[in-house]
Amino acid sequence: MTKKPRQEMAQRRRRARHMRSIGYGAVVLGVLTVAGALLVSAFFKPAPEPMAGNVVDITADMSGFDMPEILVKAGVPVTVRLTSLDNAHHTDGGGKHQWAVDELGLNIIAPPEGSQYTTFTPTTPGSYGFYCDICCGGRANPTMQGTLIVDA
Ligand SMILES: [Cu+2]
Repeated sequence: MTKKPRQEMAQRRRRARHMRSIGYGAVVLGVLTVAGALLVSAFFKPAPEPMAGNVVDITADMSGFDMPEILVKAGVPVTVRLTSLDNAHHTDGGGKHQWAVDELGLNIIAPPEGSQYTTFTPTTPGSYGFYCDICCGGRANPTMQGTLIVDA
């Protein structure tokens, strides 16, 4: 008489344990999937499309521009394309970066994990500062600056 309910109880407990382990498994799987997706997006940066013409590709992320100097020739049209490697989850600037040269009236802003470009013909040889004023303390940050050199 007392044996049957006890067996039933044990069975019910086993079933509950089984359901719980399935629940944990689903949670672990979900966490691993999200972590994997974040890792993939962190290591595989999108490359900008190939572009015709005289193109200078420069990238920026939270650690700065990937080139401190850009060399161009006076009188020769050039396209400067800025690619932001940061995603929209960055609290500092939302993943956007800027490439601006005040003296030449150039100012482009690359969207998170995207590119923006400007085409211009430098006329006056000299050194011009470029900067990003969106993130990381803005243009005061030495990694968010560089020099555009216009050669004669
Ligand atoms: Cu920036």
